[in-house]
Amino acid sequence: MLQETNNNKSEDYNAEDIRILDGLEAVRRRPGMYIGSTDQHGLHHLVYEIVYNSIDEAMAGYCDRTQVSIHEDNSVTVIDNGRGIPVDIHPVTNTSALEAVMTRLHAGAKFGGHTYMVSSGLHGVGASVVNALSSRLEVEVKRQGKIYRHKYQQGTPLGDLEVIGNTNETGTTITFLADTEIFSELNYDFNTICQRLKELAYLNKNLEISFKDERVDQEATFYFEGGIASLVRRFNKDRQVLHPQPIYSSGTVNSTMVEVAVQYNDGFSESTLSFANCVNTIDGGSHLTGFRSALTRVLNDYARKNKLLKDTEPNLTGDDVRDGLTSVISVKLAEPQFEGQTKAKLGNPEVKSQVEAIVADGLSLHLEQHPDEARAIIDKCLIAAKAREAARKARDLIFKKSGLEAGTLPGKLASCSESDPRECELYLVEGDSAGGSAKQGRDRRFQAILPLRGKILNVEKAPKDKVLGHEEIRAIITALGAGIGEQPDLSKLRYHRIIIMTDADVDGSHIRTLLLTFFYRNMMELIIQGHLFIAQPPLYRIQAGKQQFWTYTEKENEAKLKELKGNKLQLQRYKGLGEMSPEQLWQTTMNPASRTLLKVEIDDAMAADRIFHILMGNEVPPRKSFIQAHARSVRNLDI
Ligand code: 0RA
Repeated sequence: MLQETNNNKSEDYNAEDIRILDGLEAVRRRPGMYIGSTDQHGLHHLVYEIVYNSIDEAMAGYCDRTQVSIHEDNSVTVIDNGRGIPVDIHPVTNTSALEAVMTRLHAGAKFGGHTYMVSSGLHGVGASVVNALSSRLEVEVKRQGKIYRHKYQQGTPLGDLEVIGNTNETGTTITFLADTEIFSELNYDFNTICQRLKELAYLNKNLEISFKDERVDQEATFYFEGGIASLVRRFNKDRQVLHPQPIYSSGTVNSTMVEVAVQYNDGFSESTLSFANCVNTIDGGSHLTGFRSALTRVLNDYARKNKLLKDTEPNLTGDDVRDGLTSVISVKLAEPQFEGQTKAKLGNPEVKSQVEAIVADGLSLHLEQHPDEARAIIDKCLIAAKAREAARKARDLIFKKSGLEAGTLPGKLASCSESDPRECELYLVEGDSAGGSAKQGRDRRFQAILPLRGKILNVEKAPKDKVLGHEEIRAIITALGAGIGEQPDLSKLRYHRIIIMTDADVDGSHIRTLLLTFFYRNMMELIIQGHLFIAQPPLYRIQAGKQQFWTYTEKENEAKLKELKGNKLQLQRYKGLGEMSPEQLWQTTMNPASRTLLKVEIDDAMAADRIFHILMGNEVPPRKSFIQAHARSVRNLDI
């Protein structure tokens, strides 16, 4: 990790001979390379970076408490009760080890710490980066009976390491003030940081993480005795579960620590979260593959052995055993390799069999010891298998009836003429009449239209055969061309922008949510790769003499009316897409030169998963509180 990163940064970089200041200056010159950005994300990254060091101590078994505080002057303190950063003079650097850790990129690992370095994939750069980007930073170490202190300014030591007292405790306290020469605003967000710290507490079950925001006098403490099993329980909180406690398996194979918790509910969707070194691997990877393979194998073996599956019946498939499954997989390893565009996929191939072994052991033992639970789980899988078979038959029947072959495009689809999918857009339009306007108004070279009639099916409440048998959903799947199921094949995607266009009213927003749920549950990859968008039709048209204006929100409308005051104005409210002429629809909502699209992004996989369930699941009460917060997962995009 150390060498690789250095080699990437500069060809002739040599860890021994480069001047330290050059290293930290490089960080100040191009902070984005080290912490991603210098906006709020980057700022939060500084906090996490220090917390990760404490978590490494916890993972190594030496720390059970860490406390984060944001002070009124926007400085931040992170305290832990780990071993404390070593302070002895290091022969190579000729400084204290502490100074080396604080001033040399990636020095932490060299000094014996950080076996299971928490890493955020792209970054994970160490305390020295935080030091370089802070106008002041102070470290206090309790170790070997003494309290040591060392202060820094923009990464440079101010004086020497001092002994300031005696103690019989150990630990590290780091206080830093992010440099406003680097960060334009020191705008820490309590909730965002809370969310991440909570996630970290779930992933490190012996660690108590507390967080105090002195600016607003808010605080929170996170400690989960059950770790990821508690997280699974929380996910299933509003769901009917098939067995009372999550099934928890853990173990260490060749220094890879593996933990898995699973609990089935009576729903039809899967919620699996995977982590490597506390990084949420949204794109999965070898740990997820190992888990899935063990789950399918163990359940089939159990079902066969106990005659729950007849000799003549085929095996349960991966899909069958994942209906209604909630699970969390967490692995910790010395050198995680993060792959893929988003660096959110675990690459290390050896991890597959390591996870497989732990899950197979833990799960089969649990099934043997709890035959009632095993029975309930297998029954559920058998129902899923039946539903899948029924869906296949329904599909075959429909294709046969209509004389169509699988893959034939839906009749309602108005295709575009361009053949390069990267250029092509598919509008999913609410209603036939708006669909008609869109067909007339579009640029038929690259814009295709698929009108959807009425409400689409709520996939959160329906078994798979219903979902795949639903006409509108089938039309979407065939129009997109990427298939569905285990792995939609995005290389076959016929449109790289899929744009949901619904009315700006309650029904419209419901249909939009149903579509989002469908994509989230069945084609998550499409969202991750940035293919899904939401069109923004206007709310009002203002006619001022010969000029006309469109406004897209109530606020914008009020502002525009104020601005145009004195003119003779005509205000028209659009209730639905169908009220606009094709030309108007093109101009306001479809023309790439003048439209606004919202890109759908998964901000936080943990939150997103619960959100979809709350919104679309059977429990009514939790639904209301969610709706206001929804816009969070949708960000503005300039096209
Ligand atoms: C290097 C080596 C060791 C621990 C640490 C760094 C360390 C860094 C931080 C940053 C915040 N809290 C921390 N706690 C520990 C290993 C120490 C040993 O072997 O005794």
